Amino acid sequence: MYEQVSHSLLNDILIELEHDIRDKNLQHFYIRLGANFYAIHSLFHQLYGQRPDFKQQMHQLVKTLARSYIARSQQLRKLDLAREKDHNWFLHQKWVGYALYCKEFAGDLKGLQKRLHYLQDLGINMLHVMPILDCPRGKSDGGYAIRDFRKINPDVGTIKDLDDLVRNLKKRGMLLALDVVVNHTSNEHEWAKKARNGEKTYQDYYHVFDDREIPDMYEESMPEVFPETSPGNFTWDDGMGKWVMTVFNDFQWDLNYRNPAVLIEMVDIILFWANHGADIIRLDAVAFLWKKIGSACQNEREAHLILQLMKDCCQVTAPGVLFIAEAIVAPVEVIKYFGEDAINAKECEIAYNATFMALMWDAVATKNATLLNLGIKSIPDKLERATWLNYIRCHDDIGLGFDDNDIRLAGYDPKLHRRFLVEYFTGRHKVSPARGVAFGINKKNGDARIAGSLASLAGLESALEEGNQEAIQIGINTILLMHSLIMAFGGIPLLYYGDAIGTLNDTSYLEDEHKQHDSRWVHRPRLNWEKAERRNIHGTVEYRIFSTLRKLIAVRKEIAAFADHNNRELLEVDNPHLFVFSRFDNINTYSRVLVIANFDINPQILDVEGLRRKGFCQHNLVRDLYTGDNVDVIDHHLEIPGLGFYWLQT
Ligand code: OTU
Repeated sequence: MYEQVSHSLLNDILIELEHDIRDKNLQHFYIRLGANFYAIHSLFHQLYGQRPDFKQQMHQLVKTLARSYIARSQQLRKLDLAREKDHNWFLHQKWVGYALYCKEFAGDLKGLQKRLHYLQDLGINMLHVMPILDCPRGKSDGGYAIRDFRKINPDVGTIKDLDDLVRNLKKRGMLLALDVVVNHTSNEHEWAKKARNGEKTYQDYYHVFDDREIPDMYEESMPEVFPETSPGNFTWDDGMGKWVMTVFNDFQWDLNYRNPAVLIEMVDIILFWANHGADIIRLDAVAFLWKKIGSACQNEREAHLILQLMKDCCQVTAPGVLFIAEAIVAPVEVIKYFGEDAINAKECEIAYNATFMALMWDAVATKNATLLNLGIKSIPDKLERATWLNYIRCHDDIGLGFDDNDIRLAGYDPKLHRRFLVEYFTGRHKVSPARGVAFGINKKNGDARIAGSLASLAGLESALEEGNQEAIQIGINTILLMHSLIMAFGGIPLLYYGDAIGTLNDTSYLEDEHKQHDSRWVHRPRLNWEKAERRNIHGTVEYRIFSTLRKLIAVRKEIAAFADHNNRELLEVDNPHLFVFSRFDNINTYSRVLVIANFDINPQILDVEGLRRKGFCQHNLVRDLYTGDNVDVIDHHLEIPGLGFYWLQT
């Protein structure tokens, strides 16, 4: 019955569409619409079926898809077809990503084109250009408070500059990832302005309330994202004379997805950037898309339905385009952003692996991999056609969202352990060389997060200040060790700009009134290109980091077992300083790589007896794929240097 209704609606829509658009080559569009219509209709019905205008809204959505398809270039349509054929293309080990702020990295979009050779030199072929859309100066949240979703920030250029960049990237075989901030807009967005002027249609785009009654109910169960700079989740807007929901900063108004018009607008915007050549769209803050009184307003079931709808819509118009879920939530929750009960991702194909990131930092501080091993075990297997973004640093803070139970199993008290980590990384701990800054201190519950550049957190800043060569080497080795893991873990490694040359904290944000309260700016510096040049001078810190990363990337690309097909096995060993896993390739050739990381600063011994039973290290000489050298196994003992790693062929 339901299927019939959806079919007859599809027919109505098709007749209307045919009338609207003649002489267009819509064959593929129709095939894909037919294939996805049932899913789109039933999801849309689950969310908005109660509304009297449901049918009109559904028409509107499909029209949006058709219009965007018509606007899609022949070249991109061809790419869609090729990717549909080779649909696991992004699981290949050849992809290596890099996230940057256009302005800080290269001045503007034109300047960015002049720097692409630097990225290619490193081996990068996936570029995440962080938000470049129009934002109010000052109140921009680093680009995440958008005033106009279809306009490039004039500070970095024009849409033509972006199109030129896209062409250039395509020629080089590089992918482009762009942000679409789906959860909120700036309070200066046209919709917000109209809402402020009293237009009910646009007040319905947001969560707007006359008094505190409902906001207070929400507050009972909603946590605070930015407790220091933006406590609470609602802001009084004087112009409107009403309260509006602002989960992040007070100038970021949360969109209301109970209104189908909001969903349709955002689908249209996603497809707009897909049509400008984005290969990948990063969907910001996806966990927050649905708000419900009495809940934390994160990870709600409807947020998943919205993402499924967005994905299905994208499948109809731009099926070659992938989504990244930015959901910094617990492992059991993150995994759901790929989609549940499926083989292929039905929400986002890629998700940030924040769990792995934070666990690696734990291992660095404790020089021990116990919690890392436990935490990795609690990440459920992902879907087959889905992958992780593995990263060490990004433009945000490091949250300590480990599972309390895992912390206890590792032998620590959760509260004390988190306090230790914050103290360690903010340099308040007596043995710590780290120079981070606290972020998001919550006085009510004692939570805190960590900001700081990779190099400063890894101890390089303090070591350089002291001129202590041994400490400098330790800092460099820490940076390299963590990179060796994101290269080998399974997924797309995502490097953060500046990290390949050991960029230190930049405290100049403290002099900027719009930035000084947000310590994340300490690790969002202007890239120092003179420092980058030193990567070519043998023996410099920059050279020691850059040349190793370049080699790590090159070697990763050659190892078929590093492609991501759920082909990792965590191996338990009896030395707590070591993190050991194997990667295998049973698709192309039968080969296995044993990945070993030592988080202690002293050499550690691995007893390979247990591993031998699993077929590893049968011989007394094993080859390290990174160095190309042989490593000795003496009396079934393998020695791993302090902060060292191996990629052993077995
Ligand atoms: C994202 O961040 C962005 O990456 C941040 O730069 C923005 O400030 C924020 O959204 C608002 O647009 O929403 O799902 O702990 O990890 O705010 C997680 C801070 C997010 C960030 C969190 C995050």
